[in-house]
Amino acid sequence: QAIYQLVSDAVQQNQKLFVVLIDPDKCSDEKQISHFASLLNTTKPDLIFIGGSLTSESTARLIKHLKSQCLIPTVLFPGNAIQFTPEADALLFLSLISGRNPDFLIGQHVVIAPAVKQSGIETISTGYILVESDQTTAVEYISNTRPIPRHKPQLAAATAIAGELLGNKLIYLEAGSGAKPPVPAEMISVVKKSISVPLIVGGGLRTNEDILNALNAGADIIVVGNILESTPEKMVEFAKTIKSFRNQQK
Ligand code: 1GP
Repeated sequence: QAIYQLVSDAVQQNQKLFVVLIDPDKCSDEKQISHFASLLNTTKPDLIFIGGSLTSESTARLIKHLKSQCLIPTVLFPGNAIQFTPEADALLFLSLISGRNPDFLIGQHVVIAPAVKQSGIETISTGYILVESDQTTAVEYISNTRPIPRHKPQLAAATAIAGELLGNKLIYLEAGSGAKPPVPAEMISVVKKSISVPLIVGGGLRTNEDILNALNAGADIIVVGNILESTPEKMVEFAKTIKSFRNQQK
């Protein structure tokens, strides 16, 4: 459980973590991957998440390529069972607990469970909570589930508590990739106070201010993906913001 240990140790010491999300569908060209890998080497985020809403045949290739060029651990963040590959260092075994679609609560998991177990990959049970945004996001559309209303932080907290009681080791508050706006600060804060496992926040974080709002509200782990597809260089700036927030906490 090396990756989970890294995360829980950091969170216990109140050290915020920075995760860069790469969607294999949007980063498949070798030149693009190499450019990204060199930025990752300079920036040194804590983890790389790999995944997307659609199935991509290039997931394993992307991970192999990244691993040959940088040492940052890779964690699969799959949109469905077919995206599973044992190439990654760990797998977020996500259950979409804000939704009521059994396929994303347990169905996809059953399909892939024997292969996951056989591979020996580190598996981290994660309660995935989709939060309403202004527009329909890909997660909402593909999963055919209703997100939690933005103005109902208590519903998000109750969902997160249920996830923790069911054994989730991480809770992920997700607005959806490219969401506008991101998860509300009040919801992050109410959820954080309700759980004792690490809290991941992602979806539509595109500025330093967005990141600081999420950190101040209590996010332990910040995930940024979409904005880095158009401006990968922002990774450096975001890493600095998170690092200086960490130092202020000491
Ligand atoms: C999406 O939480 C992640 O699943 C990250 O969101 O792509 O909007 O940064 P963005």
